[in-house]
Amino acid sequence: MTEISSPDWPQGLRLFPAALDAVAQAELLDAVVELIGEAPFFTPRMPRWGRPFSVRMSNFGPLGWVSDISGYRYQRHHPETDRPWPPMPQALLELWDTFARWPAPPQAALVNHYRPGARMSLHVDRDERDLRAPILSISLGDDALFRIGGPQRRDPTCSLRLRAGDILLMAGAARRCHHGIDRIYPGTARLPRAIGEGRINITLRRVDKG
Ligand code: MD6
Ligand code: FE
Repeated sequence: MTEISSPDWPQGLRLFPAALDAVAQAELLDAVVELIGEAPFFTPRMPRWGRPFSVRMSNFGPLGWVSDISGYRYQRHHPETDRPWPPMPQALLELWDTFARWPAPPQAALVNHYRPGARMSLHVDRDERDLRAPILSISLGDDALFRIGGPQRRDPTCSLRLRAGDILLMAGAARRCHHGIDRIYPGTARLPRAIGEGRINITLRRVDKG
């Protein structure tokens, strides 16, 4: 497996370009379509003001990340259907075993859907109770411009283009760095009709310690 890292990047950021071939991408997207039927995309909202995110979300696995007017949190049920999240597909558990090298399994697979024009502002993922566990990110569909900086919002940033099939690991110091998606590049890849245009990103997360 090819692995790229750069002295310009935060320690612990590792990119595996085209880790998933076209067949593996299509199989994973089939699983996403099926499970999104059980746990439809919802529109998260910013705490306090309730401004909607441009990205739609869902989750697989025992826990799911949600955001609404009362805050960010992990919870066991879908915010709109109130049903438990669907089980995490085996393919995602296998990717975690291969790439994350962490002794405990992921508890949440957060699925982000970016339609053309959607973005994700700079943030640090810190709602997990153990920030030592890495986050594994899988990109499907359109290319995206990913930006990562440092622990402080004002730290300098660098950008990399994420393409369908790429896997990005945020471990070590990179786990606590600000990062976001500045834009996607519409029409650079296709998603199943049931999802629509744009990009899917799946992040596998350990929430509890251990
Ligand atoms: C995205 N990714 O690629 C947004 N977070 O759509 C993230 O916010 C992210 O890629 C934590 C670890 C890896 C990530
Ligand atoms: Fe993130």
